[in-house]
Amino acid sequence: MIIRTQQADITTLAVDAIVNAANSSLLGGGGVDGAIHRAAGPELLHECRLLGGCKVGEAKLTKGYRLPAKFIVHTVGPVWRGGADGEPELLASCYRQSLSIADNQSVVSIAFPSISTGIYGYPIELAARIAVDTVSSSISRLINIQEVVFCCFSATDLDVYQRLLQARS
Ligand code: AR6
Repeated sequence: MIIRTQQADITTLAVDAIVNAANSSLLGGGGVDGAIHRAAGPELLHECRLLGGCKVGEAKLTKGYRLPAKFIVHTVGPVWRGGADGEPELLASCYRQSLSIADNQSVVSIAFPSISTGIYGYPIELAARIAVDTVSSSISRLINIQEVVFCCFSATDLDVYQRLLQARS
């Protein structure tokens, strides 16, 4: 299993699945969600309408349509409310459920954005630690996934993830 970081627009990555930091409606929004819907095309919204939304900490799968990725895993991160409102457990659940649903579809490579750290306001240092710890501790349960990419939009986010991954190796 390879865990790596990359600074990129996640919609351009040629992996089997990319993860979307969505909201509970699954009907699109700003940030990475908006970028994914724009790049995948209108068929994505049609499929999302059939899913009946998604709870915080859970994940649902669609096709990737016009993306290089075959699948999109839509997960809903917690809004940061100070950290005592279940945010760490809910964020960890996003990573666990996204990996599990993708692994069940025989996904070999998957890329995550930094869930909840944009519009939802989760502090990057805290969120990245949960992301790295949760992916690392999920490895033993995965059958198909061989590569996990933490796709960072900014150079400062990339630094945070790289530091955490180096500390583990
Ligand atoms: N590729 C990779 N990462 C990106 C991209 C991209 N194209 N665009 C933004 N990011 P956010 P959230 C990064 O706000 O905090 C939406 O409206 C961004 O820099 O997209 O979970 C949804 O519908 C940040 O590091 O997601 C929800 O309502 C990370 O992606 C709400 O935002 C997550 O930022 C979800 O908020």
